[in-house]
Amino acid sequence: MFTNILLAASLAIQASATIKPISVGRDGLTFDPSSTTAAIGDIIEFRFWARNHSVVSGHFTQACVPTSRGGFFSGFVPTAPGARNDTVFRVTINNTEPIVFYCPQNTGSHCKNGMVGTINAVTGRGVDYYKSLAANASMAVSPSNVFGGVLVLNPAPPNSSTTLTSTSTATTTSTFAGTGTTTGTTTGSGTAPPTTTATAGAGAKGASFVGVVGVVVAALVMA
Ligand SMILES: [Cu+2]
Repeated sequence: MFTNILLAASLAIQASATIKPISVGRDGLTFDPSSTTAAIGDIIEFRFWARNHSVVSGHFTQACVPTSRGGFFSGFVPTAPGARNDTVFRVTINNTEPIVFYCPQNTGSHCKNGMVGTINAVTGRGVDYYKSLAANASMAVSPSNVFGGVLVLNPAPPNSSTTLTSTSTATTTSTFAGTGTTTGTTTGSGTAPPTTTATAGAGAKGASFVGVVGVVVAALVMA
């Protein structure tokens, strides 16, 4: 018997991400919260307040200098006095390594004055530790281009964490061809006629045909 079974599966995959907001410069030279935790897949959303701040990921051992491994830089986001900018900077967390970040604005020495923060920091290497290093830094360094995140519009976000949900659909089609006997349970729908295999065997006297074992093979079976 030649069997040709076509299987089609349509999967709807739903993914969600938690947005964790961090205010940049809302209350002076601060990030709020200055220390937070995030899981893989979470999105840190930096929301910029007045003056001209930015955020860049740094080294735990050398303050106010960009990290040389991965990281992110938002670029400067100038914002009117008393206002919050509609543009936010989103960074997706893709591992749980400790992250330290700072504002590299040198007018007013923001990093040196403690405008720093951490994500998933370990004990002893937190915001206070980094602030003490930053207090001795001379100039803060900015990368030249935005990287490691996206600047997007989010004009009126709620103040707490929110969840973003997206749905994607994947369709998989597989074709199997071969010979042999198919056993088991096949689920499907369609109008193909069932194929029945009859087994004739020994049995009660006079009976020429004893048992019928019917195997309905599939939605699409070609014998
Ligand atoms: Cu700043």
